[in-house]
Amino acid sequence: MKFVHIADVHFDAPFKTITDRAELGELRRLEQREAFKNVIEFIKENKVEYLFISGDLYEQEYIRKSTISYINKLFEEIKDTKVFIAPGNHDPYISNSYYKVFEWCDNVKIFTENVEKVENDEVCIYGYGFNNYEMNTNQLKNINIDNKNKINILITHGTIINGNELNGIYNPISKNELINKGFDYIALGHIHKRDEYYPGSLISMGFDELGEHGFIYGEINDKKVSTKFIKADKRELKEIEVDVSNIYSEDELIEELNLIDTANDLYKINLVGERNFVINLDIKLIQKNIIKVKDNTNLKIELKENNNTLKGIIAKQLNKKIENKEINKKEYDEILELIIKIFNN
Ligand SMILES: [Mn+2]
Repeated sequence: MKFVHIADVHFDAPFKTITDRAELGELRRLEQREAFKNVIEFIKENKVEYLFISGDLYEQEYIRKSTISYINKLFEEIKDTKVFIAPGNHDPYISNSYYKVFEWCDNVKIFTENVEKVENDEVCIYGYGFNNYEMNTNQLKNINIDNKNKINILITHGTIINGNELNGIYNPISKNELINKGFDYIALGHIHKRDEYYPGSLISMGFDELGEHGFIYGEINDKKVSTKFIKADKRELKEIEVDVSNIYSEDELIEELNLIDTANDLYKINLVGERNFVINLDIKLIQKNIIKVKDNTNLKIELKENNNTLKGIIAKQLNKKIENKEINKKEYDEILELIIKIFNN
């Protein structure tokens, strides 16, 4: 049998915090649809029989009905594929959930908080999901695999716990218990970084999710499982440092940033080193694939106290103010930068 496993699509998430550019949130939302469409195209092309969606398919808080219709329309296009959804903490099965109130097409099975088993001649699929924004009931204990000859699969959204204590509000699952149950494949969601249980988020949701994002394609033959990762997000989020120590003006910095080969990826730039000028970048002047610039630089100059020059007198006053805690380091730097600007011009 062939399956695709995805999780954490987070449809209609606003993507505002990842970028300093107002329009990019919307663009990323469109790319999210594109990535999901890639999954559907892959399923069609490879005649994949099962699609496992391990929660956080959408954001309950932001989801539009038109997006739900769009998702469902795509499910209709793969009507020979059985779609299983386990709701997560961002798309829980609550009373006004689209999982509950929308009429999904016939090939879609949505799990609720109680473990259910869906069985055919070949496979047994066990699933359960969130009924609220938090959940800490141990549902795994209610599962007993009764036919070891079939392919047994678990679909849920949760957090794997290595120790014995099942603490946490996001469906904590004991790793030992999980292994002991004897599933042939475990399809989890919640952790956005890919590992043996999690496919990771379908597209990168922010700069804490660097690298490639996509889904898992799997085949199970004679109970032997083989899986591979397929990239679905056409972009990667990348983070790099730019040292400003040898840059002497903002124009020069902008030039430098615009020379970076960003290809099709999205970048966050961390400015580091000692700055020689006031950094107050206008993002509109920087190439569009740089979507965030963080200033982590330090001020280079130090004003020396001196009663004979204006600079020296200001330095004395400033030092007194910081000693008396009338201003903090950030304010101190800001004043200092202003002074540099005045004296340099
Ligand atoms: Mn989650």
